[in-house]
Amino acid sequence: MIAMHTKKLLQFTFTLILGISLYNANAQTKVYPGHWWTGMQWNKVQLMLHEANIGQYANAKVDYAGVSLAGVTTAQSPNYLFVNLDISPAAAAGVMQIQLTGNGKTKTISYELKPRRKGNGTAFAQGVRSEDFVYLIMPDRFANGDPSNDKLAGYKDQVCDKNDPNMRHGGDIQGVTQHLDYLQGLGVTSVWMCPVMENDMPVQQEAAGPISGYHGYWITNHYEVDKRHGGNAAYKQLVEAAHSRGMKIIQDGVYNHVGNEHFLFRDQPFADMFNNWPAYTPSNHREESLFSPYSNSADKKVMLDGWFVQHLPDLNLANPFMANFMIQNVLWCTEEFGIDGWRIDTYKYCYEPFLNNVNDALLADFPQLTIFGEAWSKTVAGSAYFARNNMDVAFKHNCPGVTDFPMQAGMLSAINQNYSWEGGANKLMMNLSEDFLYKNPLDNCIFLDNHDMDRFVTMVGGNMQKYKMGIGLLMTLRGIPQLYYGTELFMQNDQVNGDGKKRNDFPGGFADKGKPGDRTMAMLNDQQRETFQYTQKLAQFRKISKALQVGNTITFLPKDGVFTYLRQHGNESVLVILNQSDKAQSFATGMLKPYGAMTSARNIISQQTTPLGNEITLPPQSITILSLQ
Ligand SMILES: [Ca+2]
Ligand SMILES: [Ca+2]
Repeated sequence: MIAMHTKKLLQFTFTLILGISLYNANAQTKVYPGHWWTGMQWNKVQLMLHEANIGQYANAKVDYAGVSLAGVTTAQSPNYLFVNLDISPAAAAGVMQIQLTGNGKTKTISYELKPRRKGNGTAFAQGVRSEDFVYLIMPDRFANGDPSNDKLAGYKDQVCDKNDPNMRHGGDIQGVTQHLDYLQGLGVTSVWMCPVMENDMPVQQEAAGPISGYHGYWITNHYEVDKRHGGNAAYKQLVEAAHSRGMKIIQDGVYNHVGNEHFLFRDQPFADMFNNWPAYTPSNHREESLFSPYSNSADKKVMLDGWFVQHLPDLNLANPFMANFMIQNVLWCTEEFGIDGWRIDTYKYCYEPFLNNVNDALLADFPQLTIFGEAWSKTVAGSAYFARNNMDVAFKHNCPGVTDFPMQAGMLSAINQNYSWEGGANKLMMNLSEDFLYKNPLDNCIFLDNHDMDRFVTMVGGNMQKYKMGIGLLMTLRGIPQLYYGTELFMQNDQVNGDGKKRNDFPGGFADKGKPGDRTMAMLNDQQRETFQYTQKLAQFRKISKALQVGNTITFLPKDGVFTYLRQHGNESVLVILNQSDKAQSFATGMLKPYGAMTSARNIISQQTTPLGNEITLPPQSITILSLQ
């Protein structure tokens, strides 16, 4: 009895000593995800533990009501251990202790289960739909809300230089938060920021010269917002500030690649976590190799597994550990930050079954969330392939929407290209006609420009009439309209090699003193005021127009450069007439007869109401937007 007692006491003392030393050791163990929640549909959570030689602990034990251990997996690298937890709906919030043993040693990991946000994924994660108006921001280039975070010790890139288009300029999330008044005043309902997660990468050499990770697409830590963008705290603050105004936040995610300074690449758990090639192999960027009935497997492999650029290792999303890491990360970000939608970068380059799995997981836990993938394709069929569609194809994607590049090309053609049988407004009509391929074309994000192309105003040569035609189309065509920051202020870009100048500084965002958001309106010149007010008028009208948000679209075949469409919902009708020709034309209103007895028209821009005569006169190069009664 005494011996037994002594043994227990010794054991207890040993555990106590070990416990103290383990407390410190625990602090060094990186656990991904850092915490989880009770009541999630994703309740089989795979913890990735990262620490030197953690692989020696091949056994684990969890003693926590409602949580059972579903196995431990060692990796090829000794520095990883995967612990699979099964969290039953009965598990309560709290901190569990995961006891690891192996190699004669013991180690304890504390792991927290938090209660979910109010509404279990329904009171937030509202989804961004065609009722919304999205504003796309590159945070580094929008507004510098906190000059103290422009350059931070410890990061591998130490250049902040507003005169260099390819280096950091110091913009941050605080700058976005300070502009919420301005954005809401414009009529914006949702903000999409280029990725805000950590990009701790040294300056890289690209075709255009040295470039830093200012744009956010070189993620090195999926759980930390870059501190130069304000860190996790500033991000949470922005989401809360936006939600308190009824505005939404879209997060930009990247599944295809990471920055080559990412810990998963520097210290790879398994040799096949990345798509490694004997020699550097870039993607062929030909999405046709995925859906062509005549494609070959080698082309498809290069498309999917080839690297985007040399410093962006391509993720093998067919590896279940990599897939779990990424799926759990987007679930974690959605619940942790409370965001409303996802835009997924380089969508067409990712292993296809993974994409469907991650979307299913997101929608299971956040049923109203929306997702649109960047599927840069020139054709409607190619674009529709990456969304829910009505096509008989070998692989069926389940993404609700895509960033609609064919629509962008169609709108630009209708404004900028000579009218012809298949050019100009006919190109827009033709692209729209193929909407039958999409399950729900309203879920597509439509845009005139974004951070990867020349600015819209530059594309139309700074022409005010063309500007109005473009904004008019954007705000009245089907889909979720997205404006690239600064387009409302007639921003253009210089023609230089590389993308830096397409991401120039937002006017007023980088002044030396004061709060940026307050100054913007006072700074405008006449031209900027005109474009701001034009965009604002349409955005504010769109906010109350169900016809523009979710209405049917009825198109009338283009004639002599005139393209007309009607948006209808219930009793509401909005008529849009684009005249791309350089002469005045007219539209015969008799064509509207089958769509209701409408007798008067209110011009949304001039606010004037006139009787609806037999003809509507259309000035050269114009768009006419009428609310019909
Ligand atoms: Ca800053
Ligand atoms: Ca890939």
